[in-house]
Order: sequence, then C-alpha cells, then structure tokens
Amino acid sequence: MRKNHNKFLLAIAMFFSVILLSGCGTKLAAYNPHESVGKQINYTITGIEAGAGIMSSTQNAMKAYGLNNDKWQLQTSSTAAMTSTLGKSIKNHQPIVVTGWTPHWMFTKYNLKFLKDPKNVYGKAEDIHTIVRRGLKKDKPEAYEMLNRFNWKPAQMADVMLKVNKGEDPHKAANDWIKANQKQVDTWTKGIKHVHGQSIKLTYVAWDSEIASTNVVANVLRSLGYKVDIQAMEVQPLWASIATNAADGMVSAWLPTTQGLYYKDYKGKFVDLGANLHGARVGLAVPTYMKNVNSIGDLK
Ligand code: PBE
Repeated sequence: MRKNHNKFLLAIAMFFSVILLSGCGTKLAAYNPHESVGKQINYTITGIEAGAGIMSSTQNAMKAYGLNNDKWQLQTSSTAAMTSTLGKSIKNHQPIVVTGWTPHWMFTKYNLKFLKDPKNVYGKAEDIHTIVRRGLKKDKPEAYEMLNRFNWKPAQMADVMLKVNKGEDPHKAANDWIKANQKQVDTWTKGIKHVHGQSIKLTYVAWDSEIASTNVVANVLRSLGYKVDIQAMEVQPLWASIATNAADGMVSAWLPTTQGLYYKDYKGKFVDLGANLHGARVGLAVPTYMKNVNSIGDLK
C-alpha cells in the first residue's frame, strides 16, 4: 500500500516537472530577424568571470557603441556557465550575445561569428605573452631559456583544448600533444642542460586556453628535470604572483588590450618574454543564425 502511494506521488511529480520544463523552453522565443536584437536578449550580454580582461574591454565597448544606458547590462558569470548557456541557446535557435575569444573550442563546437568592431575597442589581433618574475634568468637559467623559446600556433592550442573539453585529463592531453609534435618541442629544449630536483612554480587562470598552454609547458619543463608546480588563481592574483616573486612564470598574458590594465599596473615588476602565440582574438560573438547582426553597432 505504502509503496503504491509513493509511486503515485512520483508519477505526479514527474508529470509536473515535464510541464514545467516544456513551459520554460517555450518562454524564450527563437531568434527573430525582424525584431530589435537588444529587446530579444533582454539587453543583456552574457559574460564570464569578473576579473577577466575581456570583461573590462566589453565595458569599454558598451560605452563606445552606446549600449550603456540604463537598459543594457553585462552579465558576470563564469566561462563554464557562459558556454553552457550558449550551447542551450544554440540548441533552441535563440538569440544570444557572448564575450567570445579564440583560440577556444566554442568556435570549433558551435557556428559563431565575431561582431565587427569598427571602433577597434577590442584591438585587432591579440598575442599571448610569457611573463616571468625578475631574477629568474639568474636563478633558473634553464627554465628561463625554455620559457623564452616556447611558442606555438592557435590551432595547436585549440587541439589540446578540444581534447580536454571532450573529457581528457589536461596532463595527458598535453603529453599526447607533445608526443605528436616532438620536433617542434625539441626546438624549445635543444641544448638546454638538464637540472636535478630544482622546483619551479607556474601560475595560471583555469581558462581552457591557459589550462592547455600551462600543462604543455609544465610537462616540457618536467622533461628537463624540473619539479613543476602549477597553481590556478584569478587574473589579478596571477599578475601579482609574478610581480611579488611568489611564482616564477606564467604563459597566460593576453596582450596588448585584454590584460593591458594589469600589464600597466605591474609594469617594472616582471619580465616580458614576448609572445608565445600570435593571432588570438577577443570580442563579442553571436551564433551565425543571427543573420542581421554583424557589427556591435547592430545590437542597439
Ligand atoms: N580570456 C581568455 C582571458 C584571457 C584568456 C579572453 C577569457 C581574459 O583575460 O579575458
């Protein structure tokens, strides 16, 4: 008797969940090319973590393109939440505007386009720089040399990211990539003396791109004999960790625009080893089915 009663309650609960879920699904309308985009997206741009460079660039863009009246807002969340919302919107053909960047698997997994930025707020192409602490060259010349040589291409970074996104462990994905690209990796280590038992600490932000690069570099340093510690943190502490010598280096500095503020703030307290990747890009992105939206100015 008791058992049947429970089953009955369960059936009722399921019935209402289905109604509730389908109700939510129909509440958000599909993209309508004939209606103002702003209105359709509730005047909301879907963003990521508060400290990210792309968030301050987007604040600047909203000012520059007049999206700063009381109506518009940039929603702070996390990269994981943003990409999940993006995935759901695309599944339902709904309108959405996100903070987007490449290399990132969102551009591989979904059909997205960057909105044109005629006022050049986000900067043209971004580079990702390797930044180390002052004194590293003297203290750990072998690691310094390897970090100085490290460079790869956006498509290579995307390779590692996509594997991690598909569930592979970052350490293993990095090692697989190293094995498949041993010739290139050898140019980063050629002639560098092996060390014994020296440790080194790299810091990074747990963005997919930085998880990929930091794991690759960490594994290459391990192959030189280093005991490598990698530590994830937020962007501001990341720059501070290098400036205060709490960490030895990082390969996550998106410049000149995206993290330009941090670069300026900590200038003189770090050594910039230059770009490890050319041709990154940052901006606002929408699904390609949003046919009438091609430029940030079209959002109004
Ligand atoms: N990003 C990805 C970072 C750098 C890497 C674009 C989200 C940012 O600082 O905004």
